[in-house]
Amino acid sequence: MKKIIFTIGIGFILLLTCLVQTGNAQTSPRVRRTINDNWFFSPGDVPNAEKPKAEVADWERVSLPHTWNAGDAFDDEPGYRRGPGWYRRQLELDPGLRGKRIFLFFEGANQTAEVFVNEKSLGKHIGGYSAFVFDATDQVSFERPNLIAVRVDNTLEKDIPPLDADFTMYGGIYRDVWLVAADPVHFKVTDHASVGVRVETPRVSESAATVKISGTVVNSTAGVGDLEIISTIFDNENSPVARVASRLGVKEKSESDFVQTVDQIRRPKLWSPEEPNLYRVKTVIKSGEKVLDEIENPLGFRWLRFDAEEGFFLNGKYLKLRGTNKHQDYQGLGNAVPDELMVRDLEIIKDNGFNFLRLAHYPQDPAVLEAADRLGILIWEEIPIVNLITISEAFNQNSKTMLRDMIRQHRNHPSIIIWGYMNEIFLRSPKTGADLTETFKLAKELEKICKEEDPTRVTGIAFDFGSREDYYQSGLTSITDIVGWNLYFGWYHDTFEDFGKFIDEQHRRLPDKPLIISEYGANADRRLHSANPKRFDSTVEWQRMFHESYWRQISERKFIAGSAIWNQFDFGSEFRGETIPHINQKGMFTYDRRPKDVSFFYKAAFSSRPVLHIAARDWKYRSGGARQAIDVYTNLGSVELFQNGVSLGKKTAANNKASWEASLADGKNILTAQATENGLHSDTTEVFFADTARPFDRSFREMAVNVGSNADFIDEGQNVWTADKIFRTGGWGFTGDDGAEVSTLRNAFGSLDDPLFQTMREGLNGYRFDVPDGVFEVELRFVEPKFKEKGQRVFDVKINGQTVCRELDLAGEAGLMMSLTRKFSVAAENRGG
Ligand code: GCB
Ligand code: CA
Repeated sequence: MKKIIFTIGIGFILLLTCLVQTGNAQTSPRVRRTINDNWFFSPGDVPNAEKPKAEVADWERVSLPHTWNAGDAFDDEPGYRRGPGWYRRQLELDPGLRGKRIFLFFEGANQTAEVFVNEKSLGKHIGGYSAFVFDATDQVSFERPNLIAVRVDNTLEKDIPPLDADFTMYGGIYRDVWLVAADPVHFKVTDHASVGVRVETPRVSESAATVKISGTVVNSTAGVGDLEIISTIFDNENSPVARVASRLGVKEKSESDFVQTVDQIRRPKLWSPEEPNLYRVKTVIKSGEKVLDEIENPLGFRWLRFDAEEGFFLNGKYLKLRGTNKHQDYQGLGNAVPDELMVRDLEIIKDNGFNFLRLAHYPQDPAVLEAADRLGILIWEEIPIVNLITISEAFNQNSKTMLRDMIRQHRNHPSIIIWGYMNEIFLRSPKTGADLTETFKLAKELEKICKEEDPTRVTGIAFDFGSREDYYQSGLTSITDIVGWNLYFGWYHDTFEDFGKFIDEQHRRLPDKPLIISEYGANADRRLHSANPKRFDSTVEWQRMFHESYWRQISERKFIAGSAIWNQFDFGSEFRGETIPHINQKGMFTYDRRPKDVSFFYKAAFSSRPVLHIAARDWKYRSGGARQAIDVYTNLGSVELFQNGVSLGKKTAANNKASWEASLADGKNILTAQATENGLHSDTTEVFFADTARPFDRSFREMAVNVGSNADFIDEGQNVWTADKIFRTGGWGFTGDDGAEVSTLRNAFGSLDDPLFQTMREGLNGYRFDVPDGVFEVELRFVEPKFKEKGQRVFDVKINGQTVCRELDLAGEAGLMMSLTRKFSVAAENRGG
């Protein structure tokens, strides 16, 4: 998609989107425009909301995309509003559209939507992630404004997937809404909101390709249509390369199918991630000389094959799927994300060298698929049956409809290679016998639908480690063409080095199944760092080690056809605590799309462009001892590192990383990495260092301790809260070793520095700081992680032998997980100089 943005002096911005580059400027008889503006919204149910007389004075004016959960899914109040909401707007129809069929097309609303036009319900759509459309022709007026009212509801319903999942299910009309006006004779609009014309490539090779174009034409006039269907194929340079015309008779008030075949595409320019040569097919309906309708579809010539031993092949060539996963939400916006940002997300993914993307766990915006076609990113798309099913006919029915919606809406995109329909389906299931057999039965039915709707793609489902035996036992491992494993060795359990052994075993048990690592990942919070990272500490360094290890193990195994990192971007998951509450932090990028250091590791491993990155972009402020490791991620041969202009030597990277041990100077250290392969490359960064390991001297001014943690925490003011340690004479630390490190993942209220309150020491003797004489301010930050009631934990605090807090009761005074800060002024004399 091309865009032109104009900023015009008089105060409006014009965003021009070029969807198609048509050489001859004949305008399509079909009119398609968004109706995203001028909506009014009210949360909750409103009596008579679809009627003109409804009380709407206090409704909020909104533009789409919109969600009502952008705020409350991130605040300190647990939960977010799942319930109904109403949208209304007036729509005046251009008299020029008189005589056309009028449709309202919604790209998505979470999760059920009922649409009313002039008080009458046009129907209800179930499912929060697929498009839907209603024919409003018989309800609209050209004489007066039409009242459109939409009741959207994101209440958890036992018959609508997803039932439970690790992402926030923001409610609202969160994608574009279109007015579509078509000639009474048109390509069918209401077939699962698909485009009405299907494009397939039944045969493709380097020398020739066949294109099959099929679809349905609707004739809602009272006369017989004697029509001509003409399809023209344009190559990636916009030159017409083939044309096919056929006649189609459509009786009055009925519809007919057509099929066209183009056999003569010689030496097609193949579509691949390296060269995403995108053709397009324009299909028109003509009656005599008059064009009645016109549709454009993307077309890519490629063929694919998965092999259980050898991996994945595109166009006959081996290709390791180097992938990632992405959700659709964005910081501050929830799921109501404009197309531009989603397209930029795909550009980031491409730019980092990835060739594969799993759209976990639901169908995403059309703009995402368009971008994938254009950029050359292979796609696994799936419907949101996550963690468990409900055993009911309605649940099955809704699942099947979602699957057909997804496939019919998106199957013309050449980027799509895998259809998925279940994720970790036994994770939260009761796992009774019935549950296993019913899940198996549903999977069988969904598999059948995939093959009916589109036998050209492979099918996949994603398994989890904890329920592994249930996948085998239920038979689920035998259904799909390929299987995915979501693996978190080294995060939720075990160590990352155990991953390889486990996956080798699964491969032995299913020797004929091609296999993908559909997820693997670990948290990172850019504010947390450690020279001794450990599992579950959310440090940037653990995430780096985790991925360095996984990627080495994945790339060593040819039978692993591909892998997808969990996750490209941090995303909203309301119930999560952790160091940034309500956010799943396994992203390689933050929720607002700032890269974490690990993203440069993958960029170095995947990108063909030169990458040289000092992995300290995130760890700019450091404490601890002066000798510290400095890592550089690169795909260039030999790298030299300089510290304040002095060379620390040349190294050759192994596994895309070179490491030095530097002796950091107090204050600013300028680090520069240089490589001279194919020209000069360099990367420079500054690291600010405060030595907290050596004994205090006269110059000591201040320090902060992250009690009970192995990690340094850098707060907004760039203060380093140094990792905890035991006392050494002349320095500082906790005294005695009886205090136990305690950690919690609960949200700490009243502070944005959650990590400081999530680690602590319990049963503590005390801390000692052998500071020089002087008057000091001592600030203590407390939190009660366990008790709710007053009187359950009461303690005193003494500084230099003097009681400064008597009978402090955090639950009584502040409450569970409420942060509490106290400062004291203390004179230090004759203690350690
Ligand atoms: C999984 C799920 C995914 C979660 C992820 C996690 O296996 O498929 O939805 O977000 O783990 O971070 O725990
Ligand atoms: Ca909330």
